Amino acid sequence: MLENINILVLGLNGSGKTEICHVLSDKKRTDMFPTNGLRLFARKIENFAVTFTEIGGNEGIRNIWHHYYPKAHAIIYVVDLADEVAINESYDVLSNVIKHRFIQGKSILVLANKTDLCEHPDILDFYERFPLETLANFYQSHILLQCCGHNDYTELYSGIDWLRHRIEIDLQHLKNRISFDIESGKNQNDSRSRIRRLTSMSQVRGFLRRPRSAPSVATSSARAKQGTGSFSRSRRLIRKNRVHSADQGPNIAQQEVNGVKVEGNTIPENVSGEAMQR
Ligand SMILES: Nc1nc2c(ncn2[C@@H]2O[C@H](COP(=O)(O)OP(=O)(O)O)[C@@H](O)[C@H]2O)c(=O)[nH]1
Ligand SMILES: [Mg+2]
Repeated sequence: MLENINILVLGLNGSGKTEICHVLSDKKRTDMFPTNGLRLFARKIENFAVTFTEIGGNEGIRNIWHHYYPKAHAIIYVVDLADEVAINESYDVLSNVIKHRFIQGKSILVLANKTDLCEHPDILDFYERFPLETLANFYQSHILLQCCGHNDYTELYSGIDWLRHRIEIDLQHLKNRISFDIESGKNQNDSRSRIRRLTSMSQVRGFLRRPRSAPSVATSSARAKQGTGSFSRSRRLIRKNRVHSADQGPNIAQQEVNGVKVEGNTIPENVSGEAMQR
């Protein structure tokens, strides 16, 4: 039986992810559009049905990468070897990926791509600027660096073979981890939304419980007359009838409720609860 495997293909925009996915899935590329969301490519490798999930690499889309981490068995990370300026940024981005708790310990194939554009690709020089060993040791991930480009994809294929082997070795552990991480991701979402729900509820309650001014005796007695203990109702009364609270000053004796003068902090008998609500 075929085992379903998910491999995430990440890297900065323009590093060559789509190109590599086409090579891997043996497809002819028909468009040159940058990937603004994600693209799925499939390929059977021995007893694995592999899905390569390429996610766009521009800054905005990088914010959604983490949603795909829990399900990933492994990562392919593509770097444009010819883009001197972007190499440091690319390393920072990879560091952020590898330190994520859903990625730590998973195997990563780093592809130094576009070798055809470099006159004398110096992999040692690249390695110095892209210290993968530090990341591998610190985050306990197996990392393999391979070079490839339009001129030669040999190392891409051997890299994929290495990745398959790594996944095979760790398969049971990866499967357990993936189902655990998916669940914990869900729980995290649940607890986040629960906290959000509770916060908004407590804000509503807090608003109801802590009126900016205490209700006047007038409104309290109106509520008592009306036979309702609902505080929200009393706030409605306060707002609609502009009955100010006792602590708002001595003018309380002069308040009007529906045209009826309120004496002191009490309310005349003839002001009904219904009238108060209008
Ligand atoms: N010369 C050369 N160009 C490449 C190579 N790989 C990709 N490209 C080009 O680089 C551009 C970006 O590639 P693409 O795969 O769309 O990058 P992505 O944004 O990472 O998916 C396209 O114009 C590709 O044709 C390569 O190995 N050599
Ligand atoms: Mg792309």
